[in-house]
Amino acid sequence: MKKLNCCLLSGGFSLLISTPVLSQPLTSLANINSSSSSIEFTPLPLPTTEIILTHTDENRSDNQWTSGRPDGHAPLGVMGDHVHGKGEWMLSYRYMFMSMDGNRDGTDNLGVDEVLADFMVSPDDMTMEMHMIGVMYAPSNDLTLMAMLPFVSKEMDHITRMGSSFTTNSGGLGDIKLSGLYQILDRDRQTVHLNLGFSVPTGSIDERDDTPAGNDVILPYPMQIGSGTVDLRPGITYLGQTDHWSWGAQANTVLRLGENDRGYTVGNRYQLTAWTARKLNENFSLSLRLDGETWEDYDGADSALNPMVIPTADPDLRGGTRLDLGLGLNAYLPEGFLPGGRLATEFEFPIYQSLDGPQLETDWQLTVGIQSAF
Ligand SMILES: [Cu+2]
Repeated sequence: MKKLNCCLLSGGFSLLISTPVLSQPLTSLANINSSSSSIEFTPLPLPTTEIILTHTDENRSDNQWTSGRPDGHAPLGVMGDHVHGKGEWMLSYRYMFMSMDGNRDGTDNLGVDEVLADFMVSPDDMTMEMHMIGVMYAPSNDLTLMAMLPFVSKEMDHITRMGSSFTTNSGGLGDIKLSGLYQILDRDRQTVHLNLGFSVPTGSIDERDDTPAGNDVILPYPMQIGSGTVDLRPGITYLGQTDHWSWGAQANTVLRLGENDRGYTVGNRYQLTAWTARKLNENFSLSLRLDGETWEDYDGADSALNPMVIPTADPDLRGGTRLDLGLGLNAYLPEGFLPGGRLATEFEFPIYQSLDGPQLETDWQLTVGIQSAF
């Protein structure tokens, strides 16, 4: 069993990657005097001022679920999938890229001409990028706290009925998410925890840009960065594993509280995802995931947006349902570049997509990330 010992030296902070011998209980370092059956302790080859912090969840017995393996974390697109042992911290960075190209109504693709038959302007394609900083800390073995800071940038290309095209951009800090992950079951290499989260409206809903309708005008709904409301984000996560396989499932909801100060409420979201992963060796695992999500139209409306001009300004053309397939690779390199270091990536694409359209369809999404636990 690999184990990471962090040794806080009196003169500074250093990391010691333990050898298999050091992974044994400290008493095994004692010299055993076989002739008298008494045990004589020799001083450890470490300064006595050291505090040894142990990676708690890698120290557990064989019939308990452990995160100390590549598939000990879910595919990267899953948030709040794991808890930590008491006193453990984790820092993470994720980069997400989403490509949306072409319009859809229900499950049918729509050409730009078909959208322009009903609207002055048609969106043509959109990209969304997100940089997400995550912090996790476990004050106890039952409770892990998590904060996620997203930085979002969006770009949308349009075609007008007159045949011209234009692009709008928006970006900035999104809605900050705060969660408590509370473990309610941990036995027979299976765990269940509650995801008790909410987000605060730190993301802008006043994004503006230049369009043929004028300079510095308010942008339609999908170009806004936040929801403008406090949102409850309750969920539940199940994890299980054997020596070579692991699996999990998570149900998530986003419930908007009240109406934002531009007079509308973004639609609630309901997500159910399940995955399985195969551990290839001590450092790598591959995953396969299904991700079903349904989201509602908006309530109310931003009075500055005219839904006759462009479908993205219509609060009743926002809802949809999508089933994505995700292929992921996790790397666990606890003795590599960072303490408890991980690298992971996941590529997702829809296998079913039905939208209240005309609405831009999602084509694919890529997530790459790096994590460190200590
Ligand atoms: Cu974590």
